Amino acid sequence: MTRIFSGVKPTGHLTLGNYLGAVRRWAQADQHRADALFCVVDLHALTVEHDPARVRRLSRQAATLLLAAGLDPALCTVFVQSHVDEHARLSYVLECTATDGELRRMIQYKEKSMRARAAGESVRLSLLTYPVLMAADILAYGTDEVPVGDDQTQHVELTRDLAVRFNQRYGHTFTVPRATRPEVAARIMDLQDPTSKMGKSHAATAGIVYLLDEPEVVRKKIMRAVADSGVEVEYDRVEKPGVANLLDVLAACEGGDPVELAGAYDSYGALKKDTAEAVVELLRPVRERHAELAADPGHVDQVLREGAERARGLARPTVDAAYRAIGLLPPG
Ligand code: AQP
Repeated sequence: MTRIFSGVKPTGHLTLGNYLGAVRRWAQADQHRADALFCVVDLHALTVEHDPARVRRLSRQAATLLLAAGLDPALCTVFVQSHVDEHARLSYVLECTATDGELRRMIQYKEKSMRARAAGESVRLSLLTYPVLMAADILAYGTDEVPVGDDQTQHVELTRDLAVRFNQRYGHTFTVPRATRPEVAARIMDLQDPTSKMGKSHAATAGIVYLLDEPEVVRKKIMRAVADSGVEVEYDRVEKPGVANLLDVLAACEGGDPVELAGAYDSYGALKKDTAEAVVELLRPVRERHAELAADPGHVDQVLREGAERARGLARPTVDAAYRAIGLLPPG
């Protein structure tokens, strides 16, 4: 059976981009067709300036939201990365396979290190090595497919390179995974700055729709989305990125093709109004289920405990094999 692994980082509240680009497909398709593992990758949240209590809170919230979005522990494995030591164990071995040069080429590293420096913060070494930990997350499970949005495909390419290199040098150990991307909504953009992606850790929140935003807040954010010059509703990502983004969101919510949808509108206002209502309706059941689950934290804890136990059992043989292959003496 195909093995799938993917995750979310608790660096902020989950966004509409996370949902349309990833989580919805995990719930509606991936968990039904494969042996799927979905992880709150909390170690990755420590790569930038963070508040410990907030990361803990956001980790629980992310896990609860994954369940609220429809991940079913009877169908898939939901767990928290730091509960399974194998990720960090394997990461070190893969750091001994990766090179400094290939990590410095990662676009996310360039962007986030630049942002940190601009804010006067130092750049953590883990920001540079984070794609190696991500490779460990994926390779530990013999993963075949990694469903990700556009922003993560470069990291999956690196994971493939590391797996191939390790296998060639030390003998076949890892399955070489491939990234799969959603047909729609691979990159939802910020409503206030439609040339940059809607990212959950961005400081300016007016252009970001969070899954737990109240309906009125969602409406307000979408109605205030930046409008491009001109009046015609056209799907043109270069000339009209704001309108194209709204059309992408509407198409992802309701199905259909964004280019064809454009033809149905003669004003930005009408497009915004329909998009706002579509998003409110899309998120309503997720918000309602989240409220129910948040009232029962014991249940979420149990799901995470059982998920980590299964994940550990799957990862350990692969990580042990990698340790042996690279030359480490097994304990007697
Ligand atoms: N704007 C987006 N459009 C489509 N897909 C997106 N994803 C993230 N943002 C968008 C996809 O959601 C999954 C989980 O993302 P992540 O938690 O690993 O973090 P990220 O990719 O770094 O995205 P964020 O939300 O922008 O976090 P920050 O701000 O901390 O960097 C992934 O599959 C991702 O592709």
